[in-house]
Amino acid sequence: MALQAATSFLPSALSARKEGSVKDSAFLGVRLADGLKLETSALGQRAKRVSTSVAIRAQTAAVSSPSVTPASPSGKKTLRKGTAVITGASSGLGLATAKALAETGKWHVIMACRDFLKASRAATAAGMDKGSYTIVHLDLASLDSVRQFVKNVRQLEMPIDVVVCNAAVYQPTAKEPSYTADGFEMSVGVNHLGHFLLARELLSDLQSSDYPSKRLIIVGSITAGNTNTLAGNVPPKANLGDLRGLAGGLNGVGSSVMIDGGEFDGAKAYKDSKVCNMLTMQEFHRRYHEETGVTFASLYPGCIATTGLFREHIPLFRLLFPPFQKYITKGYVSEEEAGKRLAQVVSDPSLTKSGVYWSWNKNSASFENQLSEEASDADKAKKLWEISEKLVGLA
Ligand code: NDP
Ligand code: PMR
Repeated sequence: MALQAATSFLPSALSARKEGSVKDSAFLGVRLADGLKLETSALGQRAKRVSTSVAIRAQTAAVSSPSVTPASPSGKKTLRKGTAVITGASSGLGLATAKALAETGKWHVIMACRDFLKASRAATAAGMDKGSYTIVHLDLASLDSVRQFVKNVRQLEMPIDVVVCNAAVYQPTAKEPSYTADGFEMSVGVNHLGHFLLARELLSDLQSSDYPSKRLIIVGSITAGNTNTLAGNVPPKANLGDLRGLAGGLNGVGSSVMIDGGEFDGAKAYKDSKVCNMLTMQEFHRRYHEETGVTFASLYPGCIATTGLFREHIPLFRLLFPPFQKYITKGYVSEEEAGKRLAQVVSDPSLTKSGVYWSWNKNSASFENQLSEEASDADKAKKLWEISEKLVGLA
């Protein structure tokens, strides 16, 4: 039965982004001549939300516990449905993963999304069974929203067996930084700090789940985690430096908006945030795997060149990027295939190893990939953890 829950208003994400601004009219790292500048007024303006209602819909009764249900008359023990929280499940990889999990009939998906209506329409359009998911409002650009999400999700009284930190923003064309409600530069604020608080808060829920394999997954990427490959060497390259900008609060007031203390660069801010995601996964593993039994993992799902991630890029990029990845780099993967890959990291009984960065080869077989130097620097991970917990109010 559908349960319609309370509606309230949350702080908005503040935006200092200039409309239609294009940082550089570069395609694939090659700058276009000034005369070729492209119309950009239709670029995404997602940071302009004024207020968002909290909406929770529990389409199904809570998933039964404990994890193994008693033997049926046939004598066969069955595993209860798992529950997976997926952030940013309203499009792209998150939606494809939600669909792939829901279709197995073995998973209930909590779609943690900032736009309830969009998520609801996306789930319907994807053909997801109404009983297979619950949409809960989450705006990662507000720490209050993250804390409210944790309260709301606990009220559902469903176990939390897997958490997938998937949502992200990419602002390669922004000339000026925009900020989260808490005043952090948007890309790192949403992709790293929002998820950092969420993951820290939900760790106790994962720990208390009786599901056989509890997992916390943080989506990474080759362009940030593999500076040992060509893809990771396309400028601007990720670099956290000594984290002086982050330590200063990343707010542009008396400190830089970039983690390394440099000038604002939206594309670099995204890549830096992805390095943070991968370092965070490893630090979680070192601190909590033994104690909690939770599996911590990251992954590069392939280049899903058609997703909304590139919505703020120039139109020429969006036109040429998919064929470039399909036919030239051959790194392209469809949203459906990428969703299956992430669903595998969520649910495959053979992928229980913790601290791993998963990737796939051309035959879609998973393998443990190596992260490049900075993305596997344990000292940096520790420092990042300590600064991040101060910024999100945990220390
Ligand atoms: P999409 O833009 O399609 O999906 C991003 C999701 O994040 C959307 O659901 C979006 O919500 C959500 N989101 C953005 N900001 C917030 C916020 N403030 N609060 C809550 N949710 C938010 O991109 P992808 O599917 O490509 O990206 C998914 C993940 O995959 C990211 O972590 C990305 O870094 C990673 N990735 C993507 C690759 C690719 O080639 N596309 C390659 C490697 C990694 P809304 O629908 O409301 O905008
Ligand atoms: Mg990249 C050689 C293989 C390869 C792969 C797998 C990717 C993935 N890219 C590759 C190569 C190249 N890219 C080359 C040779 C160029 C220069 C012509 C190039 C350029 C490029 C740009 C401008 N690529 C990009 C961009 C972006 O704006 C995307 C980005 O960095 O987003 C952060 C991107 C990506 N290339 C990828 C992947 C997976 C992305 C996007 C998503 C991400 O890393 O999260």
